[in-house]
Amino acid sequence: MDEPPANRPLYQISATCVCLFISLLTIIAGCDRTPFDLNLKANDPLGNTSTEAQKTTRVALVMKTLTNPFFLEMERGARRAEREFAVDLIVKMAASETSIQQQIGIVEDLIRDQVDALVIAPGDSVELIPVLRKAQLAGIVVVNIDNQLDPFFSKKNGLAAVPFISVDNKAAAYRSAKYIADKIQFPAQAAIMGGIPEALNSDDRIEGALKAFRENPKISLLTVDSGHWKIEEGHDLMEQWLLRYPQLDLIFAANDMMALGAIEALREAGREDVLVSSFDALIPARQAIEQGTLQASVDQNPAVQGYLGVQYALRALNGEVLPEITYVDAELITASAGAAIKPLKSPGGDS
Ligand code: ALL
Repeated sequence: MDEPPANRPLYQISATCVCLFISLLTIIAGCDRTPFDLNLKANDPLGNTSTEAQKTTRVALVMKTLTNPFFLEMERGARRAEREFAVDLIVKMAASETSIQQQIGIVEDLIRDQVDALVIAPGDSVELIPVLRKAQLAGIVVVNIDNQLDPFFSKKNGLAAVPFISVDNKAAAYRSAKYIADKIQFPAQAAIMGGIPEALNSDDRIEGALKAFRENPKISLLTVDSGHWKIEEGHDLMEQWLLRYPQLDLIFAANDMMALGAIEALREAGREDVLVSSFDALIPARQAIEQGTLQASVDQNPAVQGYLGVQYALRALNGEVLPEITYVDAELITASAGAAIKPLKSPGGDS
């Protein structure tokens, strides 16, 4: 079971924060109406002239949680692949960002269910490795998307040849943090809000943001802390930071949900002067960019990641050796670059 945010039971989460979350859910409900133009070719990744052989192929997409609209987009891309390649797609997710044991349980169930392939966005880069190894031993193809499984522990546990599809998190976070760092001309104080510490993409984003902040000698870094990817924790952490570091001038948050919580706390404290940049370019984040409460975010094309995950699973089932790492395009979204909702792009090249 997940614990409530540190030092604060769930029932004490501020009413404002809850309202913010409800309005986010309203926006999530409207997500299906956003433009969707992956512009992908309906290739048959198995190379068959007939789709007969694939009809019974069962691919499972395992994501973290639907409390973050990022994963709705990922599912949308995977559903498109399901239609194009005529496979059965089983979509599973855990209750929250930190429900790692539940995600492991989902994989256990899918092994028992004898799916053909598993496409996973793991909540934790280490904890999922043993159960995924078990899946491989049961003859199930494993494809890793979004958050990378730790290469060292994968090797140690015998998890082999798992293709990874994502953005270059370090480089993209650098661009997001650099956008606000470049605005600093006088001495200023910065903070970084990371996601779950056991997630490699959070580590990479922190590293990218650190690099950007360090490159400006006017910026001093006050703290790096975790908001566990969650809107309410982003809100509460920001409240604590404002008490501890009243001089705070700029913040990089490793995802939009935490940034939106932090922005709400800044608004409540009358501190809209603090510069914030983040990652994901969700619809409410794009709206915040248009309103000027968020300066930048990164569109990491989750639908393309979901689509490619299913496509790679089919190609691997066909015996194809796939690239170890495939980066999809990441786009910096700012007010000047036009934060408006744009159609999704086609997949980036293999690396
Ligand atoms: C990561 C994604 C996101 C997202 C987060 C929350 O793996 O890349 O940026 O917001 O998961 O679970």
